[in-house]
Amino acid sequence: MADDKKLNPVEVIKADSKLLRGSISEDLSSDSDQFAKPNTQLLKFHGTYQQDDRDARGKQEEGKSSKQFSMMTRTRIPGGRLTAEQLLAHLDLCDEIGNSTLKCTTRQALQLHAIPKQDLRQTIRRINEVHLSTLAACGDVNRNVMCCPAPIHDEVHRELVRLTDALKDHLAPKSGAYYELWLKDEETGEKELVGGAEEEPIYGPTYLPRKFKIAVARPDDNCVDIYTNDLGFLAVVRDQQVIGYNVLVGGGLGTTPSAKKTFPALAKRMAFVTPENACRVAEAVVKVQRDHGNRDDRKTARMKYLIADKGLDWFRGKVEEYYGEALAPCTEDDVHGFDDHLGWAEQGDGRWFYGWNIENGRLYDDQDRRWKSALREICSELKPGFCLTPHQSILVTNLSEADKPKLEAIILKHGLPLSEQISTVRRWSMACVALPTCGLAVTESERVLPSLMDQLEPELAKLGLDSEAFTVRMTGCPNGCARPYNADVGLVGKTKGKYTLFLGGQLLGTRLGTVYKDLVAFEDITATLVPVFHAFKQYREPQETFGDFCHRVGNEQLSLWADDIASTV
Ligand code: SRM
Ligand code: SF4
Repeated sequence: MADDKKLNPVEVIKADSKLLRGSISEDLSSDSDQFAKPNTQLLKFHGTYQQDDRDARGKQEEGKSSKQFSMMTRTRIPGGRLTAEQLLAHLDLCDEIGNSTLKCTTRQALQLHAIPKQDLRQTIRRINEVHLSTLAACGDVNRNVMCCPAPIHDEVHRELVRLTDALKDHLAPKSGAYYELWLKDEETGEKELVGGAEEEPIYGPTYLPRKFKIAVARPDDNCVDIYTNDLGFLAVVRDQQVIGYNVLVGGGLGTTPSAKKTFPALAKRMAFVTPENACRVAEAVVKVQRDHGNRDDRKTARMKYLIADKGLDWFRGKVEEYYGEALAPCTEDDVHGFDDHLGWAEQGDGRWFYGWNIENGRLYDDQDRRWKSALREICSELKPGFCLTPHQSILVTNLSEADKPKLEAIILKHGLPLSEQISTVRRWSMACVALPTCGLAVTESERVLPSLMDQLEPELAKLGLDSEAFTVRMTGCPNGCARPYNADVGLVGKTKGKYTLFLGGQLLGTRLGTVYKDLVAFEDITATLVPVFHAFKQYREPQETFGDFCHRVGNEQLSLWADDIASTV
């Protein structure tokens, strides 16, 4: 970074923070319902975002702040692996302290919303008591490492889980701040769950220029969307053994429409590495981004911009420098399958898991649907394990043959659909949180996608396309939290009630879509898509998927056909 460049304010906050401490401790003992601005940046490294209920804005009693502040906490769950005790602890927390909902995220983590500031410490302590952590779930560090959640008992999965955990440990921040602030016994001053150091050997005092994301995948199943990560380890398998990984670098989806220099990017294939050297290569990649990433403009600080700016050859050369030796080129292996893991599947040890579709990852109880009650009963009756999927759903694992009808009965008893009863279009859809908690949302997402599905289902059925698998992903702003840019159909909130419609990505996750129509009002999305589905039915090639069709013919031709069809249907 050139010296004459002005550091962005977050860099100054990090530098002055004494390794993530700032004045969070002082804020915790004040009566205010909010943290000081600089501390809200540091809190992210501790897994917490300060938010306000956007539905409640402007509705406050006279004399009170116009915003009702509360905290969102994100629990980091590598590969989404979770015990029943850990899931129950989160259900208890959302009921006792949060807004009585729990959110399964697009990166296999759990989020609690609406935690009052005075309950934050207790919340984080209770998460740690069940041996999970919020540390580095957010912030300018490596975050939750994604890995295929299917609990298959084979050598390949065992190795993928090993690497996922090793990366999580290796790249975790080492500062003692987390332990001091959240886990130390207030009375005695003793650290209960001891940990932490007084330096950051990998990150240094200012951590990374921006968030950093890693995924580990097997080639036959890209359920983690590996190409959208800053760093991906794609297993190279020979004779059912992982002999190494193709290392992918520089994926990332967030864009800022007003900043023309921003763009979504799929990762590039950089090098091959053996399993025992994977962590060292990850460390080298992180250090290159640490030292060369852009620290003056956060909009272009992700590693994808460094690679676009300097080129892959320069980047590989730098990684080799930090790693200390030359890297081998990638093998030809690439992703060639995608499984959302819904429904029943064998684990390979005589037991079963069930992939349960959680619509947009939101767990709640209302009069009709009781997700939380169902999960509590599943825990007490069947004592299973759980895995969170990168599609915001849950795998209930380690079940016997005799458990299968019991699980289905519990799901149905609580008014919930079995995965097999859900339409294909809904099954492959997902939405980010957006309103009312996300401070960056410009429009709705999670709260409106189900009604779009209600509209699309009969239209697709009329056309005989109801068993076509294609992804529909919606976000409330261009940051791309539900990964809309590589979906077959991407709906990206552009302004209140209006979306940019992207077509031509693909379920496999290896292609970005392009803008088909901009500023489509929510009410017009179905009417905009139906003629395209007609065109697909009429002009597709045998076996061609929806995304491949849109990509092949291009938006211009699609538009012509769609206009023609719209005037006749
Ligand atoms: Fe995200 C910021 C929610 C996955 C790109 N994301 C946010 C914040 C924290 C808003 C904020 O900064 O104030 C959102 C909190 C909303 C709320 O009320 O809960 C938020 N992101 C989410 C989650 C919960 C969406 C979901 O419905 O599941 C996902 C949590 C993942 C996790 O467990 O760690 C989530 N976010 C993603 C993904 C998808 C992925 O990583 O696979 C992306 C696109 C990939 C990428 O990183 O490029 C993503 N989120 C962003 C960005 C844009 C980053 C950029 O490079 O420009 C932001 C804004 C930012 O960082 O400034 C953002
Ligand atoms: Fe919020 Fe935008 Fe992410 Fe949706 S995509 S959760 S609106 S930041």
